[in-house]
Amino acid sequence: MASIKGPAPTSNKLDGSPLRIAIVHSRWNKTVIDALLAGTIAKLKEHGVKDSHIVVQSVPGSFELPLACSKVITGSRVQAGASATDLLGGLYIGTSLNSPRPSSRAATPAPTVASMPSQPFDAVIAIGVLIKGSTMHFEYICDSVSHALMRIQLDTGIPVIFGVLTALTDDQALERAGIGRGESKGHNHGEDWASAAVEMASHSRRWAEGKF
Ligand code: RBF
Repeated sequence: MASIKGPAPTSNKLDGSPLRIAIVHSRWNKTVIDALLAGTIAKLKEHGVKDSHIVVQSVPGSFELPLACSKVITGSRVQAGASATDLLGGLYIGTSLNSPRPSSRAATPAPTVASMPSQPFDAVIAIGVLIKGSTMHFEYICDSVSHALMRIQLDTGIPVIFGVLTALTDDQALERAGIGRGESKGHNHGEDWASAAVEMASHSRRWAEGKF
């Protein structure tokens, strides 16, 4: 019998073209992480998110994900604020954040805004793979990370997508990344996380404007 599990498609068309999205992933259990990351990025692009609007950062393990997500959200707000200040001041901002700036404002050419990350992240996708071992680490990390990621999205108002697999076995993890070793390869949950990010980011923008 076919499974009844999984997300139903949304009736809204998902348009990722205006969105800027961060992916923060851990490096533990790399084979699974790599597959999830690839699935997530491919689906984001399928939804129209521009390459230049997808930022990927890595941390050692899942326990590091909450702080990293929090810092990435805050940092993107600072970055966007700095871009706005530069635009208002008419300063030259170059093609990269490290470009040297001309010393005199009088001689500045028109600002080149196209390549500037002038908007904060609309959503962050936290990707980690926890596989149960023989000690209690798994339980402590799963519990603290899931609670902390929830807190970050409520505290910042930016959707944080829970892309953390909490698998009891290696095979469970592989199947949830679409690279199962058995007859069925399983399904790459990274694709669902990308869709959830685009949907929640779009809703959040709309709701923030009082549009329902
Ligand atoms: N990090 C993961 O992302 N997935 C794991 O399955 C995982 N298992 C761990 C098991 C043990 C015994 C330890 C000590 C760490 C584990 N970590 C795992 C790393 C953890 O998330 C974190 O990076 C480190 O504890 C450093 O803060």
